[in-house]
Amino acid sequence: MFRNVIVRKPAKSMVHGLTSANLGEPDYKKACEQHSAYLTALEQCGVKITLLEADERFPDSVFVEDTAVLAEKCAIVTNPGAPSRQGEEIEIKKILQLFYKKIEHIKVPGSLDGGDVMKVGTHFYVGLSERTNEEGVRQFNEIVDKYGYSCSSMPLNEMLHLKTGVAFLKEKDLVVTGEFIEREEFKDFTKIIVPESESYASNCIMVNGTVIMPAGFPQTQLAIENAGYIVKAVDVSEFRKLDGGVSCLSLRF
Ligand code: CIR
Repeated sequence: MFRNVIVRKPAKSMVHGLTSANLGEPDYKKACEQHSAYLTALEQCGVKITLLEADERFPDSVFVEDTAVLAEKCAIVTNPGAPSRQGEEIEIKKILQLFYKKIEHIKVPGSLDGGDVMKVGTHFYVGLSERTNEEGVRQFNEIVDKYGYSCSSMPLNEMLHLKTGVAFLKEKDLVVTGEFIEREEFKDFTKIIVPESESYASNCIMVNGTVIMPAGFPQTQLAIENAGYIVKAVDVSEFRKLDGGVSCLSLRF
């Protein structure tokens, strides 16, 4: 059960955000409208929203998920792997201090993006990516171990972040695409397979019984609904242009 989410308004500078998507420049006004609709969807799932003002210094700062990993017993402030994103975590830490007594940090030379971390119960799966390095994982492992959580890492071959291609829903259910479909690490899960043509839709979030996913991916939506879930689809096309999805836009705890 999540009670809270932290989100940040898109910055006008988002048009200069990092991307490999080749989908053109995001439309700032449309992004703001989509962000508001995303917040409404979250609100309808019963969470309290902490909405931070836009931070123009950081074009990618709307993607708050990468700045922290939140668990029941502690918050871990990350050291984001992209140079242009380093520093986003400072303001997030100030907010987290309002909610958490125990705050830990990933420190240089370690780097880790929250998008590379998927929590399943008391276990964390961490992707080793262009953003998250071995030292980041080592520090992360050491931190979570202190609090009684476990952790395992896996190298990524194609995806930006681990959660670009896999989402945990509940119990044994995963939504997966691409390189994660056949992964040994996920062999004991029940998989909702996202076809290559809809791979973007594998980035979805389960919030208090509802799956929030991107709009426009009918096969995946149907597959998730057929697995017994209530689905809310939101248009996040402008964030997709920056390689971001529905998980990246919030910190949920
Ligand atoms: C970036 O490259 O950092 C942003 N343009 C997108 C971040 C997406 N975040 C996520 O997958 N958790």
